[in-house]
Amino acid sequence: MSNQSNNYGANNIQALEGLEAVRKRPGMYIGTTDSKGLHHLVWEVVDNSIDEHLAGYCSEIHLTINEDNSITVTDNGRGIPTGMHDKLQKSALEVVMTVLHAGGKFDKDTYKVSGGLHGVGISVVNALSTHLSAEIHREGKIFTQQYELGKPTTEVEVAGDTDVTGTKIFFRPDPTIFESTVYKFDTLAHRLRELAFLNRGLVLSLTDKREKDGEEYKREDFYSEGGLAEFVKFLDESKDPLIEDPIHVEGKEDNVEVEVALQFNTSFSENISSFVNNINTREGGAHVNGFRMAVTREFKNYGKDEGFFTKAKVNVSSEDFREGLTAVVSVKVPEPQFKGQTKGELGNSEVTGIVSRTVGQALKIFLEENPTKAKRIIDKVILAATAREAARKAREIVQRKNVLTGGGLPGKLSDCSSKVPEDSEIFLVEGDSAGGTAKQGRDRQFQAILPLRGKILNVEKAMEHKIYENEEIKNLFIGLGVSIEEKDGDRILNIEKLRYHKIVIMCDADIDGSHIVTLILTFFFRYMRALVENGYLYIASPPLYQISKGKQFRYCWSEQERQEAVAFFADGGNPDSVKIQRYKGLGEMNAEQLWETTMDPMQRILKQVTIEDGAEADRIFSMLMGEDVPPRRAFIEKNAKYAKVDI
Ligand code: 0RA
Repeated sequence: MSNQSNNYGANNIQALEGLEAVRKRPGMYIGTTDSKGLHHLVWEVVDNSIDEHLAGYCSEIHLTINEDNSITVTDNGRGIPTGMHDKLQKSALEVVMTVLHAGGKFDKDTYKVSGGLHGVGISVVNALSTHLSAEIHREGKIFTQQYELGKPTTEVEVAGDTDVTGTKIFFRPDPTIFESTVYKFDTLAHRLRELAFLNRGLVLSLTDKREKDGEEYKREDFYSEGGLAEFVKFLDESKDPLIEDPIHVEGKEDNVEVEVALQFNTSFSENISSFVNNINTREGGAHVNGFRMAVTREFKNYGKDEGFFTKAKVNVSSEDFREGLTAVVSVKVPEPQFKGQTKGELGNSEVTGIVSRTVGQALKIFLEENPTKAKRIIDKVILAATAREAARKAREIVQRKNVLTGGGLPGKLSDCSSKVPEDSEIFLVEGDSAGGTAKQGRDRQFQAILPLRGKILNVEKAMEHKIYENEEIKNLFIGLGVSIEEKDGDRILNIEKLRYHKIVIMCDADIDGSHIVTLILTFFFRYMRALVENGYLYIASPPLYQISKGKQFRYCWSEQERQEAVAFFADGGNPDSVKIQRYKGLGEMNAEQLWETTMDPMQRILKQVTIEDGAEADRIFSMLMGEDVPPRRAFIEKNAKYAKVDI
């Protein structure tokens, strides 16, 4: 193939390291080889297409899950360059596909997702796929090349003429690398939806050839005209907004693009999602700081200047401006620096001022032009300040009472002997009777038991000060040894005196049990989130069945295990002689059984609770536990096929 003259210049691509390393240590490149890593492959490819969009050349990205769980990504960008790379004597396409980190775009004036922190390059996808094929439409020709396990099996071939441009990548993940090679429609759909909101005007679609919707394949299209304003509406689907439409801000300063949308609702929580170059910055950072500064400053000045706060006789704090605030903050930064524990925090400090100024100016204008809406928001701020005051009093009563009674632990708590939090566990058990069994079955050296009465308070619907009056919740605070404190008006969970590093929710394996788990999770998410973020919260998994024959028995945690156990005991003989006991509740097990199946660290299965996506978690909790019924019904109808109902 001749060396094509194009404005890209194939020589810009540098060779760095070989692909064998990727197959040897896939975790180093894609994090994990579980389902998350499998989905990561898709994002590596899609990120490249998104970069084309950010550079202004791509308006459509189509994703297909094929029948065999291979993936096809098509875009209408410029197409990967196919010209000859002088030094390597290979086409640029082959270099992009076979050389690590050879994304090829070293142009600092464009924002990019790929090739940076999160992108390791499309060559990694190639290395971890049994087959990959690239089809490039560029300069009037269709170019193709095939690869196996990262190695080209053909030259770059010209397959015909074309009058469009774009890239089509097909890959089949290597089953010897990945624990599972089954793609999840919902996982892919979630990110594509997010990308549509973040890149308004961009057309995205997801087609699932494994499933038919009547005659057609299952398919979802993602497109947002309204961008972040629509994103905020989507997040707040189950909440009551204070003003009709979200406030939408856009601006650009020093090559940093800022887009923000915000809305206030009648809920008590703050929900800020943030992105840098389309990457979710879960830990926030410079852009979020700038945003918060602007919101507090502008609303505070406005409320003060208009005399609203003096009239209401309240002392507002910065936190009061954030209660019931839902916002999405998205910035495009040419050279983002990521820091923090999971590298999910934007470090570029110059961005703080840029966002603060851009948002500040827009809010000033909004407040001046919309006095009625402004007043509604200020009223909510005053309400938040008043409620915070009431909650503080209620909390103080709980804490002071506790001091007066000698700082005693709740009477219901059966504590463990160990005083070392790192070694200690507490089981939050549904009901007194199961609590009793757990108390007998536990290892008292390091396992504490706190029985909770039936259904705990739904904190999603209750006012904060009511929460501290609730007996079960008081027991949780005191038993765990954590307290809520106010610092400069901000409420923080003090976990310095946390008494256990494993907090295990243990409920029946039935519908009621799941409801109680959800109530407890809602409480932890809203009031003790730091414990979840630190990885201290777990859910126990009691077995669903005991299968036995004579004196021999096995516990089973799934339908599949049950069938296997029945077959094992029947051993080709009569399955009728095998006894199947379905455990509906913890109460059906004796202390010894509960210990060996659910509490013994050597045998039990504990599920650690993590927060993947705070905004999505907030949305789901509001939907499941809040006041608004229709979205909850829709959610349940959509997801109901996954629920197992006992009759
Ligand atoms: C290297 C350079 C250029 C574009 C791309 C790669 C590119 C990669 C992918 C992966 C999926 N879709 C893609 N689209 C483009 C710049 C090309 C130019 O300057 O013309």
